[in-house]
Amino acid sequence: MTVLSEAPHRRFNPLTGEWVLVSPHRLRRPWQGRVETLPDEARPAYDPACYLCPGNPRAGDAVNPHYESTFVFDNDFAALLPESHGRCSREGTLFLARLERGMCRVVCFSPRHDLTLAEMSHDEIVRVVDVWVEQWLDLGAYDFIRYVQIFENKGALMGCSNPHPHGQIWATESLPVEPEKEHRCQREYFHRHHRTMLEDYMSAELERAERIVCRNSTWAAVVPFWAKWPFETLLAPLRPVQSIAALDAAERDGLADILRRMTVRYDNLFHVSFPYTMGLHQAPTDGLDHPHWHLHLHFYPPLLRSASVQKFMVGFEMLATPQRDFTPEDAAEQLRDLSEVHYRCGATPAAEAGA
Ligand code: H2U
Ligand code: ZN
Repeated sequence: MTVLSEAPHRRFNPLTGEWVLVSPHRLRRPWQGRVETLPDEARPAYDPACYLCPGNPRAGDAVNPHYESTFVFDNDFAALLPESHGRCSREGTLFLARLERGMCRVVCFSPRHDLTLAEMSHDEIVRVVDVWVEQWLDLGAYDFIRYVQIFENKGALMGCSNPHPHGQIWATESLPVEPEKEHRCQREYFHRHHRTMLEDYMSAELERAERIVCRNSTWAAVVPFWAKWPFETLLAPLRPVQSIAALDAAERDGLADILRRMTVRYDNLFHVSFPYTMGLHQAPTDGLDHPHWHLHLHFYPPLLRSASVQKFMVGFEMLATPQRDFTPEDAAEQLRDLSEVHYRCGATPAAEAGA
C-alpha cells in the first residue's frame, strides 16, 4: 500500500464499474476558497414554524398528528405521481422519453425538532429501521413500483430545507441510474463467483482492517477502497440479504447500532452536525428473486477538512473522473480514532482532519 499512499493513482469501484482518481498529497495545497458559515446549532425541541413538528400545519390543508415516535406522510410536493397520464410521449433514438410513475413520502424520525440520528437513542433508531422496513414492503408491493429508494439528505450544505430529523422515500416505476449500475455489476460478480460481491468484499476488508471504521456482530462500516467523497462510508450486513425486509431481529438491531455509532463519529469529526446524503441500496421490488443483491447503505458527506471546508465535485470531477484529495485509508483512520460518545455529551475533542 506504500505506493498507493503516496502517488496519484486510480481505483476501481466494482459496485458501479467506475473509476476514481486518488491524489494522496493534494490536501496540503493552500486553501483560499469558500469558507462555509456554520449554521446555528441551538434548536428548540419544538418549533411552531416547522412543517414537520407534531401538530403543525403543512402545505395545503394538511396538519401533522401529535405523533410520538415516527411519522410518515405523502410528500406534498411529490416529484413523482402514481397516476398514469397516457402513453410514452417520445420515441426514437435522439428524443427518447418515458412516462414515469411513482410515489414520494417523507419520514419523520422523531417528534423532537432538535435531534438527529446521532443524538437519538438506540431504541429510537430501531423504530426508524422498522419504519423503513414497513415502507419498503408497502411501496414495493405496488405492481408498478420497481424500486424503492430510502434516503436522508441532512444539512443546509446538502440542500436540506429543514433541520427536523427526517428522510425521504421515492418509489419509482423504473430502476434508477445508480442502483441499476450496482444491479448489473453485482449480477456479473455473482454469476462468476456464486457469492455476493459485498459478502466477499466485507470479509476481505474485515481481514485487512485498515479501512474498517467500526463493526458489530452483524454489520460493518468501511471507507470503501474506491470512496470518492472525503469521508464516504459503506455500511453492509455481513450476511448477504437482498433487502432491509430480509434482516432478522438481530440484524435490524445491528443496523440501528451501527447507524448511531457512525453518525456520532461523523459529528465528532469536526464538532458539527455533519451534513451528508445517506441512503439504502437494495434489490428491485419487481417480484423476482435477486440473489446477487446485497443490501447496503452509502454515506456521502461533502466536508473535506473542517466544518467549513467542503469538497466540490467540479471541474475535472464533473467533466472527467471523480477525484479525492487524501486516501480512503487516511479517512478510515481518522474516523476510527474518534469517540462514539457525542461531543455534545462531553467527549474529548477529536483530532482535526487533514494536513
Ligand atoms: P428535504 O429537506 O430533505 O428536501 O425534505 C423536505 C421534504 O418535505 C421536501 O421533499 C416536503 C418537501 O417537498 N414538504 C412537504 O411534503 N410538505 C410541506 O409542507 C413542506 C415540505
Ligand atoms: Zn449502493
